[in-house]
Amino acid sequence: MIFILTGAGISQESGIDTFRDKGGLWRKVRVEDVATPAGFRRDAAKVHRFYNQRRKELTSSRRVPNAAHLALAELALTLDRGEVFLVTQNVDDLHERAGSPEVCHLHGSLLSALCLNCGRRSDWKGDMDRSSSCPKCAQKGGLRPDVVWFGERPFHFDLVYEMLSRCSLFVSIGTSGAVYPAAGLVGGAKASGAKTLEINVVPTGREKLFDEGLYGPATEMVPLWTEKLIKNK
Ligand code: BV8
Repeated sequence: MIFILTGAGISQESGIDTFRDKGGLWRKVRVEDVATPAGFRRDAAKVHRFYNQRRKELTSSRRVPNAAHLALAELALTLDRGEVFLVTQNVDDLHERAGSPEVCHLHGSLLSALCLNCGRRSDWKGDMDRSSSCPKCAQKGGLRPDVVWFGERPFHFDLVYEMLSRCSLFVSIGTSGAVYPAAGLVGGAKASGAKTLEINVVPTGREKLFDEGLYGPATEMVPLWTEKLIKNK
């Protein structure tokens, strides 16, 4: 099985900001203010503004899946079911819109709301603030973005570790490897004997962890890689 981990770089050519590149999100706002539970307790309105802006951009007609998203979807649909396990750190829905059958969102989803009153999740495409009411329990004031902030436990981690122990190839696409525990997955794959491949616009300085590297824009490199796999299927 092929374990694929994607990061913000795969969505960059769809017009979605990355975090740590020039012009990235963490250059514009302080992580502590908008991506931590303490920041949300301190100033929920500021956090809602940050995620409302990103939700508005994601749902605008100009943000669509690119050739890299589409290539991964085609790979999963062409190989036998279960041969591709796709994990993304991204909170956008571009993998789903590209047609990937199963997407594991390690850090949650921008288009989902979590109600702190009833604990249930709902699809959420518009703005959210303290006056928004939960579609499930109708209570107001308890909604937050359904994403994983720093200091919070990533989602689906048991499944991710289970699949990691079973993969024969681990592919990291468009991620700087700056955030744990996602950044530690390649080490886990290596320890389980998997081959490891990094696809990125530039090397991320983790050459010791990757057996191979494909460097260039994701929209060029990912289709190159998947076409070869599909041809040798
Ligand atoms: C946790 C919110 C405990 C959603 C984000 C050691 C072990 C464990 C934890 C820690 C540790 N050390 C420190 C920690 C704590 C912390 C952490 O990692 N801090 C870092 C800063 C040191 N981790 C946590 O708090 C995590 N939780 O540890 O809980 C635990 C753990 C396990 C089990 C139980 C309990 C929670 C981390 C999640 C934080 N949430 N975002 C949102 O608002 O989006 S993080 C944020 O960074 C995003 O989620 C993003 O996914 C993540 C990683 O960023 P990248 O996707 O890599 O993006 P980046 O901009 O960095 O890089 C872009 C890359 O793309 C670059 O390489 C670039 O070259 C490339 N690129 C650009 N353009 C292209 C391209 N490539 C190809 N083509 C292109 N065109």
